[in-house]
Amino acid sequence: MNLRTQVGIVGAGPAGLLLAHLLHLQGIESVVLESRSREEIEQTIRAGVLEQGTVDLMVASGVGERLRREGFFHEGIRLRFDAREHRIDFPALTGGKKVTVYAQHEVLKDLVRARLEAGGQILFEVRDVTVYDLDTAAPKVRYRTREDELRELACDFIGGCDGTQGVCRRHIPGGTLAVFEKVYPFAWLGILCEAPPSSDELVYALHERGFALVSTRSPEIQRLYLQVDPGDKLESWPDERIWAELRERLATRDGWAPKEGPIFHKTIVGMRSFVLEPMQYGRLFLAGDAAHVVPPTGAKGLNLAVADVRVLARALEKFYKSAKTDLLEQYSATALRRVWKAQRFSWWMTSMLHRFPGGDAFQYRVQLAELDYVTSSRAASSALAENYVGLPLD
Ligand code: RFL
Ligand code: PHB
Repeated sequence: MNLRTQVGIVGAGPAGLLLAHLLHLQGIESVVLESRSREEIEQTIRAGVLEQGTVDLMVASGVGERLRREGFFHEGIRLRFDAREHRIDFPALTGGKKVTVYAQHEVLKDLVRARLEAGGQILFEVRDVTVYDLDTAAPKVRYRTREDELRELACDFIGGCDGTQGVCRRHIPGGTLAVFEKVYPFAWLGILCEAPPSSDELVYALHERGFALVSTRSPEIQRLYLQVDPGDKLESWPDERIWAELRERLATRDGWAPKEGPIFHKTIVGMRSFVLEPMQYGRLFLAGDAAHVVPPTGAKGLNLAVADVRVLARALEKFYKSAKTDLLEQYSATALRRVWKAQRFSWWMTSMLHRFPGGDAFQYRVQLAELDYVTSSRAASSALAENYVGLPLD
């Protein structure tokens, strides 16, 4: 059986689901195809920090109610180095902006529910997705349903929102895309633990032994990260070793220590910066991690996915309302301007806050001097704050 829709969307992550939701609000039909199950996407632990613009868009588009009730509003972050802590005050430095800590899988639950309640189609557990006829006015997605039936979805446009491991970009002819990539020589070990908050705001720490980050999820659950070697396995990080490193890297002169509790989730993620240009081929438009990846130090990945789909939704809306293609033609250039600024910020935060293997004492002193400058100059603190709360969406 073959189906038809206006916009076929591959991937039910933040990019794909929000795109479907924004299109629906403009009366544009879509079908979302996702390889995992609903339970799986709603349980995957990933991002936590939402920019002001992401929150504003979710609230304005009617999917921000629970976020407003249950999210934690943070008016600053703490930078810790040389065993001292310095606060970056967001509202004071950005004209009143702040960030919200609300887990990515909670955003996904809100978006899935909104789509299903509005009668939207999300096909979970599809397999063998391929996209083709991309350079025609009738691109298509072929896939196998959960029941193992081969189907074809004919569309006007395809949203490639299938993340870093996605298939959409692989169907773009060789030689069409330029790839920009930087792999960092370290990874993050992330944990979730049952403990009350150790700090009322996120703490980013640079220590001679490496980076550490204190984040949060709820009054009972804390999220912490530690710089580790990219080749490390979880087996070499028993709980006691994790706590010992966190205590040491986060220590302050006045004796601060993280609140500890049973660890119930551990992962190691590699760190890289990656951009594909352009983010479009024919009628396939890439958005989110399918087109670019940032190291998580600036908390930008999910927010960039949101910014991309807002630009794309507006361009599609203009096409369906007035048959004008100018915004669609500008999509990649418009999105990439913001993408590169977020790449720069994420690379800069990462470089300032991690120990580089083989990095000499000179490099470490320069990092400390940079942190000292960032926390003592209003101009430098403002630059960090402005980027962290998020550059304007347009
Ligand atoms: P996603 O979320 O990866 O969603 C892609 C979806 O596509 C599906 N898929 C396919 N479906 C059908 N057919 C195929 N062939 C498919 N291939 C893939 C996948 O199953 C998936 O459901 O991409 P999207 O929507 O672009 O969203 C990007 C964000 O998920 C990502 O940038 C963030 O998680 C990054 N990130 C953070 N971003 C922030 O803004 N703030 C943060 O605080 C933050 N912290 C983080 C992070 C990422 C982390 N990890 C695990 C890399 C912390 C960590 C540790
Ligand atoms: C998180 O809470 O998962 C988190 C917070 C800040 C980051 C990255 C991840 O920079």
